[in-house]
Amino acid sequence: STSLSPDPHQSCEQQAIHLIGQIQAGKALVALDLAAGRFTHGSAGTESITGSDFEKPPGSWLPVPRIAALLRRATAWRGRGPMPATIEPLHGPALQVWVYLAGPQLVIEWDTEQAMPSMTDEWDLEVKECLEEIEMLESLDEKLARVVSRIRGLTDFDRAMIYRFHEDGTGEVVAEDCREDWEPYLGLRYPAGDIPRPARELFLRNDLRLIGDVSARPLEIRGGDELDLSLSRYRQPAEVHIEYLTNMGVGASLVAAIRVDHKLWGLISCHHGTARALTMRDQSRVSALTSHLAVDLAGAAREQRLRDELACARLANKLVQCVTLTTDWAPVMMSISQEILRTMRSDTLVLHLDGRTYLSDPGLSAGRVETFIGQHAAERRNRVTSSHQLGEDFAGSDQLEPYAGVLWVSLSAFRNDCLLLLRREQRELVRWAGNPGQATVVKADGRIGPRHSFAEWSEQVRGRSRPWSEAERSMAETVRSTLIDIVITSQGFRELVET
Ligand code: BLA
Repeated sequence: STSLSPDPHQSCEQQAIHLIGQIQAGKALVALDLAAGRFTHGSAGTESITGSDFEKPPGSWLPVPRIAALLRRATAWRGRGPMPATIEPLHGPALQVWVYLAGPQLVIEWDTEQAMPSMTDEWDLEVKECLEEIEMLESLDEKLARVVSRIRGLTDFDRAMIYRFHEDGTGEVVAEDCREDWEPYLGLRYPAGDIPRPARELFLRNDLRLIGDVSARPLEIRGGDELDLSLSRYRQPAEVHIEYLTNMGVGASLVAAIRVDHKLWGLISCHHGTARALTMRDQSRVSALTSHLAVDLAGAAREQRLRDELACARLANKLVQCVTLTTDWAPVMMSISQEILRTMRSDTLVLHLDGRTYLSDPGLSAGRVETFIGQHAAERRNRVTSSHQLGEDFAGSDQLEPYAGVLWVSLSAFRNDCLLLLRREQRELVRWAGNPGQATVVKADGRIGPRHSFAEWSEQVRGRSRPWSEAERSMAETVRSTLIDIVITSQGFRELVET
């Protein structure tokens, strides 16, 4: 990440948003270097704590043993994000704060406008009740819908959404609860660049981000080297994102990471029309609901994976049984093509072996399929490759019409033998939030800015099949290694018989 730069003229994929050096209005931050025993950074307004040149020792603010205890807890904290704590400064009222480590520094952040909420365990009950309710629901869609309505209820934001990433990095609003007089975003698609890679990567390390007032001027963080704000809750976001929210008519936003199997599955995203504060307690409630949802999603994904693996093992077993009975196994394999197609969720199967071609779809022409295979087989040997847009990825793809997707399972390291699974075209109407071809604008000073219009822009997607998932590709790997063993064995066997 050393190639990242905080320069706003850089493309969004390169911006070091964690080094922005600013915190949001109404918030405060101090950083202490414990080894050196001094403050290193402070946001505007914290001079009374840090002194004008950070010359005050931190012990004059918090008792040193308390600082040491915070450090110990923050080091042990496995919360993927800042740790909540209550501190009692020597002079002044108690504060509820977020604490995190940034290299050698211990960073403490707080909301200067929030009074300490009274401590009751009421919210625990409410969250618990809500978690139980979600647990009881059968379908994923119901769960997602319930989570957004509960989060909107808890936070009182004008809009709560679940935003799910597709494999190509674009994203879609898959659940929503919003004010009746607001235009719904449900079902709309957004280009990958709306949430550039650095922003997505931060959500693997930080669970929740709050932008309390989109239009407020940020506060500068003074001090030495740029402070790493990756784990910050109240860091000022990049200017381009502020413009984005402004163009959308958003005054405050709350975003929580939905992480499944160490990947960013999606986000909870909430918008409010005007500025909005949220207590630390409410932030934690949203985090709790979000991680519970993520655990549920991980469980469902695991179950699906197990089902796939089982189906695949069953298929591999069947293939072995079929083909070990005979050296002329291609026709035997074609006789179970329906089962192969069902397991691999494909529409047709092509087997090319020893220069012969077997087709499960009589509508295809063997000659044309062979031309296609001859053209591409050499560079695809000994592995599994795939495409869900044949027309774009393969020359001569018209030979395979009407199919639009292929999973190419090579069966040899030195011959053209292969198994092709084909998928039909799946026409899809994608409803974009604004024309994705005009997702960015270049400003007079050369900076890149977000689009102004999010008006729905529909695109009829052609020439594509349902994409091949990770699970399907790994299923194909298993089928490939099973078949390769069989091919080698039967070829060896045939050579034995023939010599
Ligand atoms: C950040 N963009 C984001 C974030 C979201 C979105 C959720 C994270 C915000 C946060 O950390 O609080 C996008 N929000 C959405 C989308 C929906 C939503 C799609 O609610 C759908 C309903 N953005 C652009 C362009 C650029 C860009 C063109 O549109 C760059 C040229 C950049 N977006 C951008 C940057 C960030 C961002 C740099 C990181 C902001 C930061 O954390 O500093």
